[in-house]
Amino acid sequence: MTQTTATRFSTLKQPQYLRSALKSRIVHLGFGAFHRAHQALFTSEMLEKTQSDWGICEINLFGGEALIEQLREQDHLYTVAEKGADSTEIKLIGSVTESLHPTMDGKQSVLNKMTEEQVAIVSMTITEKGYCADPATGRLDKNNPIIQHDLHHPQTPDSAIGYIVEALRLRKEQGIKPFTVMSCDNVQENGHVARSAVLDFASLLDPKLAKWIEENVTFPCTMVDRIVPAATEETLQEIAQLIGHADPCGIACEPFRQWVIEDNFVNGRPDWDVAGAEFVADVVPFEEMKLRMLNGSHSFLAYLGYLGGYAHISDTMTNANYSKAAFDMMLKAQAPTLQMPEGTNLKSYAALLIERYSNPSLKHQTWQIAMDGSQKIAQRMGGSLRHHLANDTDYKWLALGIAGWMRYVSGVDENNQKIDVRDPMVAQLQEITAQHGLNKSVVKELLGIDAIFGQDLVENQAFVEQVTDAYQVILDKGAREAVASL
Ligand code: NAI
Ligand code: CS2
Repeated sequence: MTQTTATRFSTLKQPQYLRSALKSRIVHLGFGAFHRAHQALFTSEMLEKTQSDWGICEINLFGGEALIEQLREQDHLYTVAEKGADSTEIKLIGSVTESLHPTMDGKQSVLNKMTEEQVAIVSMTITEKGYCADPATGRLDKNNPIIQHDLHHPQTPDSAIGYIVEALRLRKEQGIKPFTVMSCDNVQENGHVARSAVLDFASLLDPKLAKWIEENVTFPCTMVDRIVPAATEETLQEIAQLIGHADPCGIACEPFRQWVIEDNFVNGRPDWDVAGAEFVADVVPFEEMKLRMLNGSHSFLAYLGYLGGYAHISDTMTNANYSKAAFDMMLKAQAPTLQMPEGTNLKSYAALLIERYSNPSLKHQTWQIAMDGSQKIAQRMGGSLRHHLANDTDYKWLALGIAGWMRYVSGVDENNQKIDVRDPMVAQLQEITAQHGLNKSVVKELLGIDAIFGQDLVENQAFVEQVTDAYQVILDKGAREAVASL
């Protein structure tokens, strides 16, 4: 099904805005699944409704060369398939103007682009680990090998943080206005974490530059939400069937989407609100709500679901014990820890999440969500845990979620099959789990990893006991029974 650029996508509704008039005013780091179905789509819909020229230059710093190559081949157009339980809507996205990759185009081209005068925003979906921050403190991990590399070679960086600091240095030197740095990752207070990482890194190189960044650059926090599973052969084939030819850059997602953005931009911003985004003064309550209720229950379902033999989140929802546990976790363990603006209805939010998880068209793998747990667990469950420990309230769902993660990172499932554990800390995790085997003594050892849990949790005897008991239940009865016993 090879197509020329002219006939590609010709069956779809074309962008009504003049693509040739767009400028790369946004540089986005992380042309992954999520960004394609979220920010790029919001931008495309915003362009339909405004007379503006906000285009996006896409950059993948790690991997994804083939995707960038393919994107160029199709004139930077691609499709998003919004899959509801009963029907699918296809949208053609035209907001991407160009693309770069350091291994294809050289690091200098990336830095040159980030230094261009019209670039007003550098946004990111680089995964939790891309911030090179200590998950427990949110501060830059100076010993991270990529950061060490970049500190020694700041003009040819590897990390997103290194690129941002070098681009800002060049802009300062050339008298060009700085850009706003906008994180769109699932990181608690993502703007603050990005800011700390950038400032910590810049201070180590040049305190004057750090001061200039502190005074001139903003790092708005954002709450981003849309379930976008990694593309599979199956979803790509489905898209090909719907549009009449292959689109290797196409991506499928759920119909729901939400984007709450702190309105704090130093160099202008698109009117994303015309496409449904919300600009607010303080995003943190919304971020916490989403991270704890959605991502927290997602991680719970990912570990206990995978161990229980469920490949997808929607499969876990076919087991009433899992859906009840997820719903109870949201409302009893997470919601009471939140301070939301008046009028927020957390019960409806939880009910909608269960409905979204149950969407059978969305094949969201438990294994995918289980990835990078060392970077996710603390922000999804740590804050709530501390709340319950301080108030002496019930947190059994969180204890089982953490125990599920511990059982999962052992690398062996309940049928003695190997689990492909993907995590930047996998070596350390598996050294510990190998030492202890499937034995409850592993719990205290894993809770003792400072970078994940801080120091206070492992010192709390009652907490350690509760997680240990939950771990033992998983060992004795298996994940499904452990969930049922909640
Ligand atoms: P993906 O695997 O499709 O893409 C990951 C992207 O991150 C790639 O562009 C890759 O180049 C980049 N990346 C990976 N490691 C990096 C590093 N160390 N430094 C710089 N860039 C790095 O994943 P996807 O689905 O796009 O998710 C990315 C992030 O978006 C997630 O980690 C999460 O924080 C956020 N997100 C994802 C949602 C989803 O449902 N997929 C929904 C809401 C937020
Ligand atoms: C998931 C999220 O992969 C994960 O860890 O919990 O990517 C989740 O799908 C999104 O945050 C939904 O907005």
